[in-house]
This record gives sequence, C-alpha cells and structure tokens, in this order.
Amino acid sequence: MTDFFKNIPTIKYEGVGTKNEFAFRHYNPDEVVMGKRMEEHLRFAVAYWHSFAWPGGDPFGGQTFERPWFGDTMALAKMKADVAFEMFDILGTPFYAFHDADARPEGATFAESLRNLEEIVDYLGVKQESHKAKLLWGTANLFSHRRWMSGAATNPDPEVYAYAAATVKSCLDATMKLGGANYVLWGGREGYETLLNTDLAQERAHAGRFLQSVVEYKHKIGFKGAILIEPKPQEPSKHQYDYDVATVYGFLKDFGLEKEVQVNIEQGHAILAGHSFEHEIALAAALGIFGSIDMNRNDYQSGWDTDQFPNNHAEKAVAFYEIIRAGGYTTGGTNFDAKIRRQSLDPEDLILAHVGGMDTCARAFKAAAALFEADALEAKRRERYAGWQGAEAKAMLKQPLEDVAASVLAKNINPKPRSGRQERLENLWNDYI
Ligand code: XUL
Ligand code: CO
Repeated sequence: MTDFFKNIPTIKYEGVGTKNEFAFRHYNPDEVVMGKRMEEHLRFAVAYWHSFAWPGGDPFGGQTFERPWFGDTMALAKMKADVAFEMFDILGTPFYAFHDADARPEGATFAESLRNLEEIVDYLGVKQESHKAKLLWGTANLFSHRRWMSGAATNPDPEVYAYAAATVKSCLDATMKLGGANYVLWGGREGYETLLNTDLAQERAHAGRFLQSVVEYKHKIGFKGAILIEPKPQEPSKHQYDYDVATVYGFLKDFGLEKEVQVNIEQGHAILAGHSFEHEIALAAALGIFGSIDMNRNDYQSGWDTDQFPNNHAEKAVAFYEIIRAGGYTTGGTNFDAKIRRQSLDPEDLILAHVGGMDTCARAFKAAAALFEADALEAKRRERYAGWQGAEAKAMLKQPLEDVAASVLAKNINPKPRSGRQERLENLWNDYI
C-alpha cells in the first residue's frame, strides 16, 4: 500500500439525498437496468495517461502536479502501478486503459524500451490477479516522442514505419498478455502540417497497409479482442487522416478492413469534427463498426480538446440512448479519457472527478434506458417510417427509376407533408431527464 490516497474511503452508492462527497449518488453497480447490472452496462475504465502520467502542463506552463512516482525508473513505474490499482479499488472501476509510454520508462534503444514494457506488463498482470480492474484496452503512444513528429505509419522515413510496427507489435503482445478486451489505434501524428511537403496518397496507402498488417498479426497470435480506430480530425496534426467515423469507414472499406476494425468514439473528437457525439455513435452503429467510447467533454468556448470530465447528464443521455439502440457494448466500454484541471492538485480531486463522471454517466444511462424501455420515442420513429412497411413501398426499392416515375403518373401520387414533431419529441426527452 502507498499512502497517496490515505484517508480516502472506498466509494459506495448512497443515493441522491446523501451529503457525503465520497459517495455515488446515481451509480449503483449492482442495480439492474434492462436486465443487466449497471457495472456490466457501463464498463467504466480509468485512463492511465491522464490520471497517473500527465504532469499538468499547458502550452504556456509546465508541470503543476508533484507525484511521488514521477521519474524515469522502473521502481517509480511500479509505484505508479500500485497507486493506479489503489485508485481502481477506491472507485470500483472494472477496467483501465494505457499506452506503453504511460506505464514504462522510455529506454535508450527499442530493445531497452521493450524490456521495460515486458517488466511492467508482468507487474500489471500480477496486480490484475489480486484486484478487480482488468484491461479495457492497450495502445501505443505513437505521438509524444520526437521520432513521431512527422507521423508513425505515415512517416516519410521508412525507418519510422518500421519502429511504429515494432512498437504496435509489442503493445498488442502486451494487451494480449493482460487479457485486454480491445486494442486501440489513435493516429495523432498520422496526418500533415502542410501539403507543400506531403505526399498524401502515399501516406494514406502506408496507413492502410500498416493497419492490414496489424489485423494479420492479431489473427496470427489469436488475439480475440477488437481492433479499434479512434477518429479525430486535428490536434496535434493540422489535418488527421482518421477525421471522423464516416472517413474511417471509407478508409476501412478501401483496405478491406470494415469487418475487422471498429471505432472508439470520443466525445471531444466528435465535436472537433463538427459533429455531435451521438451522431458519431449512431453512424458507427448504422455502419456496423461501433466499438467503444472515450468519455469526456470539451470546453465550449476554447475550441480545444480539453478532455474534461463529463458533468452534464442531459447531454450524455442522448449518447447513451444511441449506445442502447445499438445493442450496448460488446467488447467496448466507457473510458474516461478525461483529466482534472492543472490547478486540481489534491489526490481527492482525482478521485472525485471520477466519482462525478461516473455519476453523470449513470444518471444519463438510466434516463436513456427508461425512455428506451417505455418505447415512447421508438414508437414515434416507427410510426414516421411506417409507410415503408407496405408491400408496394418495399417493391419500389427494387424497381428501375423509370418504373417508379411511371407510378407517380399512373396513381396520381401527391404526397402530403407531415410534421417532424421535433419540439414534441424534445419535450418527451425532458420528461425522462
Ligand atoms: C487524444 C486521445 C488519446 C487516445 C489514445 O486526443 O484521445 O488519448 O484516446 O491514444
Ligand atoms: Co481518446
């Protein structure tokens, strides 16, 4: 035991009336909703990078956090893992997610980094055996080190492509060893700053081949989890190839991977792409590539990916409604890709940020589940499309254009516009929130 979280109790569900800061008001892991425990519906995960590796910097200032495990030695990496699992125990979160660079010290060579990764993975494996938290996903950090500044798989230098391949292989091996449910690829540097120095066609082709080789390797080693791409339109690159769900789907189709790879959708990234979170989830579900989510919120004014904890349940309920419509998670989960503000220095801040985020999601989920179970919105949606249930309407979809055109004249078709009833449906939503 470390003493980092000393005096902080295990967080329990106490319900809405409680005045106890260190309690859940809405998240009761054992409550059964739609036939399943909340814990199994929501599958919460803590992000190792924000909570344990991020020093609190912003573009104008460096480290604000002073954590006893900061530093580049294996002993400190193990202390970090100890603290991480103490936090998972306090929160009762069933999952965590990490990049190689969050968990192990960087070595002077690839071989040394690999040895460090293997040692910390063994350590995490032992931790998993005696604690509840398991791995939701593993991933490779292919964006922080200067070697990645011009891209990883899309780098003009073939040696960087090779280094990226070695890195992803090592992280996929680590994820498999830890029984991870998914493997994520986020390409923050897979994009460009200026077209003046960029061969876009070649970079895209390399990204496609890289992903194919990752999928081939997954099958070779028998990794049963899902491979997930996390779309984001920009930041840190000026333009990123995995712009949004629609772009990723086109890319997967192009390289024959649409049945092999799904998406990890992040709230803040959806907003940066000019969409809503629920749009991205609904589209992924419609295309058969919905995998998992990174839960957070962006600042509404700054236009940055501020990765704040969610605190608006009404906003998140619409997203959870789409997840419920999609049939819920299979391998995926709700990963808090969220960080406390750089002024939030205390260990309590870290715990209570997650408590608030989990409560916000639970409250949102319950509202969405109640509305879905009441079938109120779905009944209205079915009614709106009911015309397509008729045999003639169905047959029309098989007819050539000129036959459909002829039917308008033959039957004197003259459609009557009907209300979309948006405000009435919004009022219905409010009844459940
Ligand atoms: C960056 C981001 C990453 C990915 C994993 O915006 O979301 O943390 O989730 O690399
Ligand atoms: Co993310």
